Amino acid sequence: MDKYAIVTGASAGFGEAIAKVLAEEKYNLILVARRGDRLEELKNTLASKQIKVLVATLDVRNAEDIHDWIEGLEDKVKNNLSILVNNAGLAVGRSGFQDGLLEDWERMIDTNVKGLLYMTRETLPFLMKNEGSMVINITSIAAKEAYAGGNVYCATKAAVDQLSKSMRMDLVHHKVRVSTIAPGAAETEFSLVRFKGDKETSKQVYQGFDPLQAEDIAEAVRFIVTRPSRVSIHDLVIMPTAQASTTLFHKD
Ligand code: NDP
Ligand code: 8X3
Repeated sequence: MDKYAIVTGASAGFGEAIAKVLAEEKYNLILVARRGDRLEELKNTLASKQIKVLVATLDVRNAEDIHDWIEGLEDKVKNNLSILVNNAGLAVGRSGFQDGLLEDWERMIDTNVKGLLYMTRETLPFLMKNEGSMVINITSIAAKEAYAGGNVYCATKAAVDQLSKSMRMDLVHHKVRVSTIAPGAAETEFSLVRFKGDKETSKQVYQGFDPLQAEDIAEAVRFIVTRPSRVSIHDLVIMPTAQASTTLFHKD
């Protein structure tokens, strides 16, 4: 297959697992994240898959870098772009709104919302050329239900939810499918980032219940991308069995 899929945030967690699944589905890959060493490692582990893997060490917050990088891609890559997985994202901090740090808020807004806008804007002209292309946006249960201390993170994910709905309408005449996946608590590097490297606090988040694993979300992506071109999956909410809402957990 000549088709290419871009996965942002492929250096860890969901993105890494999604890249592996797309490799199994024989998509050529473009792996995007800031930690290029991790992307190179992932590329090496995919060496046996008989697909092409390109690595792009990029910060999705930098619109100019994204523009230049897309422009510099070979035509045969750009013209075969068929999937964009907007997965790169993060929560930073969990304090009440009144104690929130401007710097944390800006990191979340710039990455989760503006980064997704930049990536989508630059790739859409190519995605639109290929009938059946897909944009898959990773939102969160936090997009649907706010919680105390979730404030700006919840707002960024709700923004992506609304953007995805609107994109779907804008792109329907171009036959580009737009899907969202809204996971609940999943054990990745997410909490380590949220709690700024505090391993103890981040470990506690997943104690007493069986959280989602990155592979669970990657399997949802496999389901989305293997549907016939007449089928568009709009929104999947995927929760651990032990989590009924953002804040209601059954813990042993
Ligand atoms: P991880 O922290 O494990 O992975 C996040 C990925 O995003 C990393 O590859 C990181 O790469 C990348 N990333 C972060 N900032 C940037 C940036 N500025 N530019 C490029 N890449 C960036 O977390 P998850 O895998 O859990 O998170 C993936 C997505 O899923 C996020 O959007 C998150 O909000 C969402 N989510 C997570 C849930 C969870 O409980 N884990 C639940 C619901 C949604 P690098 O640092 O190398 O740049
Ligand atoms: C991550 C899940 O509930 O911590 O998006 O916001 S939650």
